[in-house]
Amino acid sequence: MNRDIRDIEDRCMYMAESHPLDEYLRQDRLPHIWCTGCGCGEILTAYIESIIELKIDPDKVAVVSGIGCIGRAAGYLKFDSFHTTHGRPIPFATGLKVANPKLDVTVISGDGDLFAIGGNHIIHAARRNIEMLIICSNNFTYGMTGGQFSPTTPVDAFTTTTPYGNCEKPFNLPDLMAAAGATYVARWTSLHVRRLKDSIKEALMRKGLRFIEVLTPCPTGFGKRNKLGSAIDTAKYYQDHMVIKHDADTREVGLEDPRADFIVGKFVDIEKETYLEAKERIRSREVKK
Ligand SMILES: Cc1ncc(C[n+]2csc(CCOP(=O)(O)OP(=O)(O)O)c2C)c(N)n1
Ligand code: SF4
Repeated sequence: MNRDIRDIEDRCMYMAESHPLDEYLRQDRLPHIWCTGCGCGEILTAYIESIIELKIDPDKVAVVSGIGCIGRAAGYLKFDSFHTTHGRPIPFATGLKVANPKLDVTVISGDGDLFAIGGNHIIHAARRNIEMLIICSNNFTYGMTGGQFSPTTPVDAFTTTTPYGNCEKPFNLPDLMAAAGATYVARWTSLHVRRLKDSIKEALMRKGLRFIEVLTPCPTGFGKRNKLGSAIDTAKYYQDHMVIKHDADTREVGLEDPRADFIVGKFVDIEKETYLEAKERIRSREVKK
């Protein structure tokens, strides 16, 4: 074999063997399925680094995903992780937390999984203030199944199921979650990895139902059909058009146009009785009777 090729192969092997996050990934599941330029990897990295920096015991971490490209996150993570059925990560995560309150439960899933088929579960989890962090990769589409429209697809956008443009108004996810009762609500993008990581770390330290929306490019399923250019163009769009506005009124953070300025930041950070605390309060009242 050509010596140069051998050297390159050796170096690649060395780099592959020494990736700093190796011990947090299930090597037998790699290489991952994500397309070049997809934002799913940034979300995964920000989450792992948050766990490392907060020195959270990996044995106390549980990650749950539904089905979708981002749903693969649970399968790649070497924590107690569960790749559940489409739309059902929230009930699964609820069961884990209620059965073992010591677990740090995080759901990582997509806009379709969480707000279309799983929409009912997420609003009731927020209403109950179940102790979990939900990280939603919002790429405005069903990436895994080829780019159908989702509840976050902007009006007029083209998808395989809206070939003439979408006529439905999308959900404003931070507003929906705040109205349903979430105690921490933030939005970042997959480009802003440090801000995203800081937000995940902050949310991991809070109680109650915490929700972080991460705007993520899907160049393959959404970008191409809407002439948004390459993933680099989307990153540049994020860079040029995001407006950081902490404590913004969530009614004003809707994403109507994928080419306009958009608001990111932390919008809600409050404390209120969680589901398990409420259960304990009722239980102790019963015991006293
Ligand atoms: C019950 C059921 N219905 C439909 C599907 C097909 N399906 C798989 S993933 C998916 C949508 C995923 O979209 P999203 O959650 O936004 O994740 P993304 O792939 O964009 O990351 C659908 C409809 C399925 N797997 N199971
Ligand atoms: S189809 Fe879209 S969401 Fe799925 S891996 Fe590719 S870029 Fe990412």
